[in-house]
Amino acid sequence: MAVVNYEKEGRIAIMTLNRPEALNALSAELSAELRAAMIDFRDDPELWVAIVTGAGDRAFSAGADIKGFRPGPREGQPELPTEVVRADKIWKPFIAAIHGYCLGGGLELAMTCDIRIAADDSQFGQPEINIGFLPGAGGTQRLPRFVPRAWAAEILLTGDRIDAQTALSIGLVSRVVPRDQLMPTAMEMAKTICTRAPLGVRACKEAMIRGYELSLEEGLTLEREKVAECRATEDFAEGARAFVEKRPPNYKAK
Ligand code: DAK
Repeated sequence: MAVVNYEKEGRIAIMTLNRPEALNALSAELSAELRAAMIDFRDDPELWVAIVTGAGDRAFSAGADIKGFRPGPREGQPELPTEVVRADKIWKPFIAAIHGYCLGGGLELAMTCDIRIAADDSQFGQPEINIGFLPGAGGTQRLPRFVPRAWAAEILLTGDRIDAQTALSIGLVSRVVPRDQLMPTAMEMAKTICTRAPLGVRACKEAMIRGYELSLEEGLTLEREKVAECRATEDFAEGARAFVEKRPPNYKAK
């Protein structure tokens, strides 16, 4: 049985972590399947937006599979998808649709996504410190960049969990919805993004992510490069034409 359900609905890819009996812990097998799904999504021109979510009632993901841990040197240890293929290195957008536990490597995976939508039953944390470890798939680096420093320190150093409303208040997620509205909300957002010019969307994401590491001047230069690329696309011409003709644009990712 697949431990990642990978489905395609029109231009939307849906990747569902599917080990509900283990709270969707990121085993080596699951990581490999998620990696394959991400590569397929990246390379399939028909797909424009991805949603990552978790199967079952209880979790997005409770993190790396602790039962698979082999203490000792790094060599030979399974790699997490967050270090092999990163959603923040693929310029097509990713939405994380999160419910229940979103812990450890699960939160690190969610933080590689661009948009995080949380169900009201979500709980977030980096509990690695409880088991003599530390977040090793980006948690110590992304969390302090995403939320206020004091909150990042509290979450990282106590290992305690925060609820969905707290995650919303510190900016870790952009919206909280009732549990039964999670996938409909994520799908609606994905469909909205699919109505936008896909090359423009990808240029935006790339400029946003790469620009974060740059000075303002360097970032503005990068932005100008992306603008020049977009100006040369058929979709830009179509978007402007559709506006003038007062009709919806028909984008082709060209
Ligand atoms: N791994 C494996 N199995 C897990 C799991 C996990 N992370 N979390 C839960 N499970 C399994 C439980 O063992 C249990 O299985 P059975 O005993 O029924 O076989 C089943 O899921 C249901 O869990 P519980 O019975 O524990 O359910 P509770 O409601 O009592 O508790 C819980 C839910 C989420 C509070 C608890 O399960 C829990 O504390 N889970 C562990 C959460 C955690 O510590 N997550 C962080 C894992 S460490 C690396 C980079 C990154 C990482 C590692 C390496 N490198 C670059 C090398 C990342 C590390 C992590 O994420």
